Amino acid sequence: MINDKVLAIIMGGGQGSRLYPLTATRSKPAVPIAGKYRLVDIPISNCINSDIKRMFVLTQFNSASLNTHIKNTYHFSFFSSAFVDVLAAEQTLQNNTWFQGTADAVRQSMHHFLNHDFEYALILSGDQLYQMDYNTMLEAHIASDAKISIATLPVSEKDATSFGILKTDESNLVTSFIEKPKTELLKDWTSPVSEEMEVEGRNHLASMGIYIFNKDLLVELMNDPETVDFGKEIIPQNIKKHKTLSYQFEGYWTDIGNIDSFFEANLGLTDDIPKFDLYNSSKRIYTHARLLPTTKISGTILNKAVIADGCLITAAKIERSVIGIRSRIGSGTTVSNTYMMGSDSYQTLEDLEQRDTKIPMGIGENCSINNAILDKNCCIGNNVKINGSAQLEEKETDTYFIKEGIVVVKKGAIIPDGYEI
Ligand code: ADQ
Ligand code: ADP
Repeated sequence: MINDKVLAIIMGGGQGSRLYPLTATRSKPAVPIAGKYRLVDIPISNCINSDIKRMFVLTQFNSASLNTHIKNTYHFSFFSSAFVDVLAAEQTLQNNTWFQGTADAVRQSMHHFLNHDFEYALILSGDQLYQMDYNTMLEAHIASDAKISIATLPVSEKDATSFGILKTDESNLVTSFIEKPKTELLKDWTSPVSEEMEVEGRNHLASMGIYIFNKDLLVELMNDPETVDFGKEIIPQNIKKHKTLSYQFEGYWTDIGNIDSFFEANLGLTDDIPKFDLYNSSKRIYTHARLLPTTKISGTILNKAVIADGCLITAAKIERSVIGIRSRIGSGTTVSNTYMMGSDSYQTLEDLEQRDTKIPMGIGENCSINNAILDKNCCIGNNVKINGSAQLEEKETDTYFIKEGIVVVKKGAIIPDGYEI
């Protein structure tokens, strides 16, 4: 089977500064998503569903929550060759710097990869939401006899400046590539696309940052310590030297690397028919099996609410929101356009009774929360008003951060009774 010859390398994240403050205390792959998952579950699940069983997750800093999550989630049979290993940037005698970029991260971890027998390296991004069978890409790669393949997607002019944009010939071989072109250059970078894409104005072919490399070529390219990034150096420098295939993907794919796109991707799950399908058993997304109790809700009007396990809710209304595991939301409270990540544990009844001195985890009574992300273990008092909007300026305090009009309440933050943002 060809997938036995593949080693997956998941780029778990550099500094993660674009997702700050969600990455203040955890590495990017450990950021909670969709109420009960973590970012890293997406590429790992795609690999498992594609029968690719050997995975490395490269991360810039090693958080306890990432290791605990991987260790508690991905158990493979004793007799299986499957594994998910986290490789954090490490200082060695040869190397005393952190990963400088994606290619550098791969280079510095190469000695770990070479302990395994593989023919193809599948390089994946850790901050994208999509479901893809990598085998069809692998089959196309092998059939075309390419040395490098890049998964691609038609995008609009507005989006094109955030991606690597490429052009292909009639055999889908890449003929030119430019990393994140300026708007004024875009007119020279359109590609023929299907009628459906044309109607949506998606005339530029973007790299999805998903690559297949033949092992020997990857080893050779990694010998040059001057190349730091795949998008900035490796891909543009090699498309003419080595046969490079564009594998066009048709499904839903979105980059969730910044607060705005992360927020929209989560709230998108509340749509009647979400573009990202969590309800398809052949494309299952795996995560930690927590054995939580069911959610209990009283007197709440629910509209487009996605509610995870183990919540205790007596809110007045929850609308277009994703409510994460073990969330507690008090009476009279309204939550809209919000992603609440939930809590790591329950508090005892005695803890809750000490409310005069300590605000319990979750959201209190008679609050109004709109356009917000509440990181895990937030303690929001009674009568709190949080109303994110485009009018709010970017601002950071000890407890929250406002980015693009979205109020991000930091992990474990305590917001006192009556506070208004
Ligand atoms: P970007 O996403 O901007 O563009 P980059 O910042 O290099 O590229 O990140 C790619 C992935 O690697 C992300 O998941 C990131 O978190 C991770 N990463 C970055 N530095 C890392 C490091 N030092 N260690 C571990 N992981 C790291 C890329 C391509 C574009 C393409 C877009 C598609 O360069 O051509 O269009 O992806 O999203
Ligand atoms: P995940 O979110 O990865 O599924 P858990 O929800 O099980 O992980 O736990 C997240 C963190 O909270 C872990 O560090 C775990 O040890 C801690 N935790 C879980 N349950 C409790 C609890 N009842 N009391 C204190 N800490 C807990």
